[in-house]
Amino acid sequence: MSTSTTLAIFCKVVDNYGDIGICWRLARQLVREHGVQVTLWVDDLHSFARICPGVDAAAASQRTEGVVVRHWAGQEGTFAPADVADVVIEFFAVDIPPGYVEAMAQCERKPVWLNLEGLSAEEWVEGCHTLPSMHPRLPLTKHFYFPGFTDKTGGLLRERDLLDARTRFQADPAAVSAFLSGLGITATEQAARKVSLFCYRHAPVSALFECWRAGAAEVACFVPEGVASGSVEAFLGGAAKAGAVATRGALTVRVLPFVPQPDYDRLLWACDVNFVRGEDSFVRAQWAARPFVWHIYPQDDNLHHKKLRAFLQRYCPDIASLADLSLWWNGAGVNDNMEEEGWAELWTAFQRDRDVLLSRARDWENRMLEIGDLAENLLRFARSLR
Ligand code: TRH
Repeated sequence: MSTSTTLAIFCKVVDNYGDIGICWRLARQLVREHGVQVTLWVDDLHSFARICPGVDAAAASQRTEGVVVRHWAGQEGTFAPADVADVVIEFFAVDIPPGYVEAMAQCERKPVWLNLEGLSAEEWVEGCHTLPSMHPRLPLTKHFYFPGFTDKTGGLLRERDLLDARTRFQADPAAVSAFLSGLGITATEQAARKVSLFCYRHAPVSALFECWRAGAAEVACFVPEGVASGSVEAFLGGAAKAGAVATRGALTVRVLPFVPQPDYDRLLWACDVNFVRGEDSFVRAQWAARPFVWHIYPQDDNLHHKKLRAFLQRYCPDIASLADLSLWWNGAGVNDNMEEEGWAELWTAFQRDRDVLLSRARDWENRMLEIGDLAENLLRFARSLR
């Protein structure tokens, strides 16, 4: 495929920021690193604007960082074959507008149609990755494409210059300090054990706060506005607005503004421990090369616990402190009513293993690098189908 390849991504914001976070990252990377002409169709521009302030939430069409962003306002509309991109990606099995699909079928040279799926460490993913699925009525074939952690999957999203930028940043204490100060983080907080905290509402945040408050080491915990608000407000004794801060015992909790995606990366790079969630922040924590704890997106019948275990089995089958803390954090511990001392033990063990965790992060990074990055792998696969 030449550099004039056109590609459309259809993204529905089901919940939170991960859907648009991932699609935006992919779109930007395809433009910047591969010269692809990308149109990103997204139904919720307000969520998009939170992670990318350059986006105008009222515009039907706009160009941002080289990506054409179209507001996907509904399923209506007629399209001509000339409107159809060479490669069409539906994210998380969204229903592309029927008129667009009809136009795809009318194209003389059929577009490549991919369903980009969610990230999972489960083994079945390898068997489904790149499988074709024929349209029941139209002369079109869709292929499943899975991100993942093995060379039988598409790998993880990673910008070409990401790891160099991270390494430079982490090796430059003045840059780290300037960045943190820019977020209002004081010198005292910077000298403490710095923890970023991004999780879902049901995480046992208050129990962890209590463990840190009563602990011997100073902990500074940074929480984005709108996250774990109940526990944060209980700790602060007031509204969890950006800039709010309180110290009790050994713990300082500070509410941060929701920052643009590149700054969120820097926050992860700057912290000693990152609590992350969902899919995109989870992957970014892996590229931060710092110990992290994952809060997985909840699913019915605790299906997510199976997914969590599958990841832990790949990432840290031999590091009990991380596996245990992760399971408890996700409500998958041995019993749900752990006493305070239980959390203290988990946290202490996790801290004691810090060197092991740092070295695991490096080894893991090298393993992931061998797979190549998702954008490049996906493009290569699409090219093989054209
Ligand atoms: O927001 P999420 O909970 O999104 C989730 C997951 O993607 C999940 O798999 C999906 O099924 C569900 O949405 C519908 O968590 P995630 O994936 O980490 O996405 C958060 C995005 O927000 C990520 O791109 C990073 C970005 N972000 C910022 O840009 N600035 C911030 O300050 C923070 C905290 C996050």
